[in-house]
Amino acid sequence: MYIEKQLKKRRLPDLFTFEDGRKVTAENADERRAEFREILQREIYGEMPVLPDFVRGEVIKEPADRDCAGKAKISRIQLTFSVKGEEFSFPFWLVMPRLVRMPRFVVAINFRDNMPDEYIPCEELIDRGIGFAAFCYKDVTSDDNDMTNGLAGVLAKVGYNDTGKLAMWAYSASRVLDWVLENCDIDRQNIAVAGHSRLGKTALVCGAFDERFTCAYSNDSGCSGAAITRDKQGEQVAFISVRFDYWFCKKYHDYSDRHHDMPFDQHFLLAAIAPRNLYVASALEDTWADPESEYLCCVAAGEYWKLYGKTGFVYNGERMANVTEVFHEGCIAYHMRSGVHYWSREDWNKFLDYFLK
Ligand code: GTR
Repeated sequence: MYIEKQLKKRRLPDLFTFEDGRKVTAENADERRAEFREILQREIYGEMPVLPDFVRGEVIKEPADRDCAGKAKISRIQLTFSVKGEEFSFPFWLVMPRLVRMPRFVVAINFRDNMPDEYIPCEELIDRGIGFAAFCYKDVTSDDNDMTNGLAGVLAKVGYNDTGKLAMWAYSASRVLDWVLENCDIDRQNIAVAGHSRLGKTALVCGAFDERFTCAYSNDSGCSGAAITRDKQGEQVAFISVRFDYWFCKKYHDYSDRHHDMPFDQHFLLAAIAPRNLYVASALEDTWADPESEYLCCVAAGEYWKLYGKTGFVYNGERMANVTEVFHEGCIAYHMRSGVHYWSREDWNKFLDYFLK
């Protein structure tokens, strides 16, 4: 079939063979996923910090009666945690529907600190009974190669000198969840982490490393996110590992001009999320991210869910996705909408259709 042929041309490293040559079976599928996480830390994202010594939060803004037309409670929490004895603190928004007792929950990693925000349609989420937390990634650490500020500075002090910033933002989303699980009544069987673009890459890393998230949702994440790297169109390792070197560990640069030598590809990241749910969204005109490589990555990773007796990705093998369809049948869901690189309401609504199933 057409899709399988396209995938074969990418010559991907095998998900089903350990680095020591052993074959992966249903019995050792979790062990291989642990190896995916090791490989991803070693080759691309850098070392994920240890769990914090403690996490605590202080309410710095109480909800108001008219929040979201009176349908929600919006509070602001200042979160503090410590890693190897060094403390760090940043704020997040907590938005809970007033009438839902145990809401499904999303941790959204955002570009801005607004609530609502053009990327976070607060009322749509609330109207569908979802509770959520959102934070601005720059409150964790700046989006540049300054490794002295925020969490980057804290981690450098305690000996993490090669953790990329995507991993830091992902780690922080997990700390938000630590607090939420301690302090809010939410449906623990349905917790997603979500992000767009560089923060879509971040959401995937978070989902791969933190199994409390039952779903990871990446929107237009592209290169070093949900797209296959080998022979992808648009952005490539040669660009991203130079322009955004600080998102990654140093080793990733080695693959700049030889990505065919990488002992992994992005389907390792997606497969690390198995057997939980994964949502990948693309946009037709987002050629820099490359929707085709995102779709193919779902096809490649989907095989891994079979080890758990689950259906991975249910797709059309004859062609790429078009903008009118959604693929919501399997544990990996996908849609491609019309338009450009953006986190649109259509993306959220389609994701929520799947998350609320
Ligand atoms: C671009 C970058 C992409 C994507 C995007 C974004 O400049 O090359 O990988 O992350 O930024 O985050 O909007």
